[in-house]
Amino acid sequence: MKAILIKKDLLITLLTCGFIIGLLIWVYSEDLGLSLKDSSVFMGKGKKISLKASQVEVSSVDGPTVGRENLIDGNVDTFWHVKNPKERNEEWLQIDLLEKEVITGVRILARKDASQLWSGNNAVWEGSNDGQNWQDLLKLSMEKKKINKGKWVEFLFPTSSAFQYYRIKIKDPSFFSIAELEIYVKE
Ligand SMILES: [Ca+2]
Repeated sequence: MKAILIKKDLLITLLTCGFIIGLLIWVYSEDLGLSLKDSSVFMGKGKKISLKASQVEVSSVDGPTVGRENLIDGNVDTFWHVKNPKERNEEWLQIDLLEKEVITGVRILARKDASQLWSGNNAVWEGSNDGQNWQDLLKLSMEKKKINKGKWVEFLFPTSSAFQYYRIKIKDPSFFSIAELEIYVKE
């Protein structure tokens, strides 16, 4: 009888621990604006590459203090901001990797004091080998309402062809800024 009671206590303890751990994982993933699958599989996939400002081009800029260099300066307080009011339907940022590389993932940091990323499927990841002719590779889908200000959004790419140039093309009237951009390549 005593043994049965101990087992019952143990079972209740294990179930309680499991519930708490599950709850913490759920809260943490919601906070990041990610699905569990996204956050668990991204880590360890590829190595982050260092980019120079000269390797980044953008469609428009709202002034000298919010240019392309802010995307890769490692400073969460600085951001690229497109021209406002907008003069075009599509905004984009383009990266020249100088040689063909297979991209395994991209991380984007939202500006910390404003909700200015895109919504739904309004951004596309593209590849090119001449910087002129582009190929759609993946839709960068996100639920904007789940993306907190100042939080990272991660996109894991299936291994595919290598390209020298990559571009994020955004067609969304509510998109205005990105604080940081990190590119991961195959190791
Ligand atoms: Ca920055």
